[in-house]
Amino acid sequence: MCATCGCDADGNVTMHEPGHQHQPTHEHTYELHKKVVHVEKDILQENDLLAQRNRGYFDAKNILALNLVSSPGSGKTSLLERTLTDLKGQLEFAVIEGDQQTTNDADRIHATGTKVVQINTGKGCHLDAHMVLHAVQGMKPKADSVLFIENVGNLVCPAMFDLGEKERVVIISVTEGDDKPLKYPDMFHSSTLCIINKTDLLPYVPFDMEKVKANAKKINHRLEIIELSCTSGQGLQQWYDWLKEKVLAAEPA
Ligand SMILES: Nc1nc2c(ncn2[C@@H]2O[C@H](COP(=O)(O)OP(=O)(O)OP(=O)(O)O)[C@@H](O)[C@H]2O)c(=O)[nH]1
Ligand SMILES: [Mg+2]
Repeated sequence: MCATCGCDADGNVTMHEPGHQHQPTHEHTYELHKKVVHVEKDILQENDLLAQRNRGYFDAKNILALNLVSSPGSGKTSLLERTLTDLKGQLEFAVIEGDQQTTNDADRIHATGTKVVQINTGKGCHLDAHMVLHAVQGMKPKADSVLFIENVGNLVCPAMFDLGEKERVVIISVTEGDDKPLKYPDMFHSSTLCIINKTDLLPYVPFDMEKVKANAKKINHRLEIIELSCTSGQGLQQWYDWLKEKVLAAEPA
């Protein structure tokens, strides 16, 4: 079982075979399920209260907090490296990095000259609002800045945990398959922007751009979509325009 969110991987997994649905066969399974649901509800309620506290802090200091979510390796840190370098001097940035282990990503961000804090979650598969609160108290991001929060690479559990962010940005890369929005709907439903990364690899992989967009819109018709490549730089300007627009919109009148 996941150490923090109660991800149900410990003897209570519902198995589906194509064309055949298993039904739970023991009362014990139902009991176990009930307990898991109660624990999860308590954890999420507590998280939501702390997320509101974070949101209040961000609003008071006019900090634009963005929660970057994706499966491992989609290019979250690469996107940040490009953004922090290309927009240096134009916007003020701070970064919170979330990973189970290592300071690899924080080291990459530090190399761009940006203020960064690494959170290692150990066995945890997502960041939560409490972790972000502590990180923010330590790093004290400047007023009127953009705070990027790179979540743990995982398209499932981070969807449930509000961190107090203004926008959630989901990143997928063309090597992951165009069915991801349908398979992980919560993440796409709770995000406002979807970045499709690694478009430089499109000639080499079977990935249908129109299909992935249609799948994403099926889950969330308001979702904005930007195609880009952190490697070639194609499409990055659209992302920078989106970011600047959000910064302008966040400024007090
Ligand atoms: N070809 C190609 N490779 C990319 C692109 N963006 C990132 N990569 C590569 O993809 C790999 C993973 O990139 P990261 O930025 O570390 O991905 P991440 O989402 O931060 O990974 P985790 O933090 O481990 O979840 C690296 O080898 C990058 O160089 C891109 O646009 N095109
Ligand atoms: Mg990373």
